[in-house]
Amino acid sequence: MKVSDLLVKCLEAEGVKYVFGLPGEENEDLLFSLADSQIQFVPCRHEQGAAFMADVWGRLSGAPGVCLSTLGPGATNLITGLADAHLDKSPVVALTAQGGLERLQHESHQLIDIVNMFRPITKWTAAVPTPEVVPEMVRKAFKLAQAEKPGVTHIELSEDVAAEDARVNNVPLRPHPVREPAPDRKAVDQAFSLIMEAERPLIIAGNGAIRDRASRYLARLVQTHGIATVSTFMGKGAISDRLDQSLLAIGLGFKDYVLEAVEQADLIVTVGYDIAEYPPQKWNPNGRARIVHIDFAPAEVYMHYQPEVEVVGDISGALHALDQRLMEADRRYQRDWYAPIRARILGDIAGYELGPDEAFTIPGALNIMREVMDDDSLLLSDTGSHKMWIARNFPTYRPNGTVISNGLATMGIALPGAVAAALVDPNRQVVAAMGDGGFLMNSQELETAKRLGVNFTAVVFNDFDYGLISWKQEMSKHRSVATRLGNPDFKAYAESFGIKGYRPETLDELREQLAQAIQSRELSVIEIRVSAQVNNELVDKLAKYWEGKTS
Ligand SMILES: Cc1ncc(C[n+]2csc(CCOP(=O)(O)OP(=O)(O)O)c2C)c(N)n1
Repeated sequence: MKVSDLLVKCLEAEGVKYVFGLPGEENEDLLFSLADSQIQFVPCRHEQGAAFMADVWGRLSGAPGVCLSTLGPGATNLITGLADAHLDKSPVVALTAQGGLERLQHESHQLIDIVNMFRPITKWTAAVPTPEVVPEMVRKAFKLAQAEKPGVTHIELSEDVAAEDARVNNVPLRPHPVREPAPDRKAVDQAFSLIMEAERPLIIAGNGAIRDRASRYLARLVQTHGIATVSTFMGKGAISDRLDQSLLAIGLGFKDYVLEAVEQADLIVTVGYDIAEYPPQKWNPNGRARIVHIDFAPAEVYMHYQPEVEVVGDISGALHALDQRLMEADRRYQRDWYAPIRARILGDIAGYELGPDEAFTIPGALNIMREVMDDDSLLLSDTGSHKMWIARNFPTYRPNGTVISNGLATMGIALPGAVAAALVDPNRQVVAAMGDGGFLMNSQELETAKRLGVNFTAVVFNDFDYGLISWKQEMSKHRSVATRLGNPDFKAYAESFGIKGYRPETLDELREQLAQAIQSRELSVIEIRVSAQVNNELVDKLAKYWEGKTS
């Protein structure tokens, strides 16, 4: 047995189903070993796409997604996807090839120091020095990638090591689940006392609340005791937005209605909150909020985030313990302070309904999408103005019902992400929503999707512009530069891949074609030409609202 065979056997032992990647000369042995295994290698059209697929696989399934590249340019192309998994806390194992050991000490063709290049975006990165250690290295890569907080690990395999004999008695190590430690009892006591004393506690549910599958405990806690809850962009769906306690999402760069709840709250309880996603000064500008921090890891040291108590450990366990204590105390909170805020947020979303003669808008189209999509469906957002609207205006009814990259906040993730999402659960409605900018960054993966036979709908909001950048420039400089784009005919472009393409022109067509595309679950692209006027109108509307409050 060769080392590459052994490495693949170790991947099989980890339960890996797919490896996303690109071939190269130096990973040839690994590719042949994969071809003879239970694992399906998915050839992608760009290593970035492969890394995003592994990233979204990890985020949705909880098990590490695996991507593979060759040395040099293949590895440099992986970086954006790996960086996304790193900052979004998604478990990913990256495998890269390398030149033979005899040429690593001098300048050589396509040779880049990949291990060191990946260091800032990985939890662990190492090259296989000798065949004996392959089982330990693979087990370690998977264990560390998955351990809280999850992230990226990397194994480099030189082409000559890959082809070596793996030696006898070298068998995969068996994975075993590792449970997170329960939080300290004194910390739970302190948190309980603070929550008991509060009259208007508010939970901010973040990325960790989704990862830990803590949403069941969170929903019970907030429903039983009537605690108002907002989610970050990545925490969307931690509790269903149908619950009266949900005030939907927080995280817009400027002051949205939901911030009123943060201002009125007398205690903020963060659950699995990642600072990389949303800086605390946005919701705690004067640093005066009283904070309880519940997370797998202690809080970052941060001027605007100084919790009075940190409940560190298993999030579900912490929420369950707090629920029990509050039940014993029969503590319930009034809803009247936050019910009007929820009503305002929902009323605002409904107000974006499109009229028959109006230009299409992103929030208007999102309202139709929400109607035609199942409660159980998945909307993956790319990065741009549409992400702000999705976060703010797309109610989500289950954990991972909306997937947003908000740590790295990268463009180009949604389409490859949808390929992985459709593989994770082939029975789910999957929709990838993008701007015209983000779509053309990774649209080549439509061919991967078509070849694999996976199904999803790619919704392209076309404003012929890097819209979010214009929006921000107009806010700061009252004009925009360097953002205008020309585009191909997206419908014809989709059809050139052998995929159904739509471009609705009227409101009736928009409704019919969105319903048709999403509900048929056929792989398709729907281009929606949108007016961006709503962006500046939102800024003006919110500014007026806050002025009205202070005057
Ligand atoms: C890979 C990457 N490059 C650049 C940016 C900066 N950026 C953020 S949003 C944006 C514009 C997105 O435009 P588009 O995809 O058309 O979406 P829209 O804003 O129009 O909805 C840019 C350039 C980024 N986040 N990621």
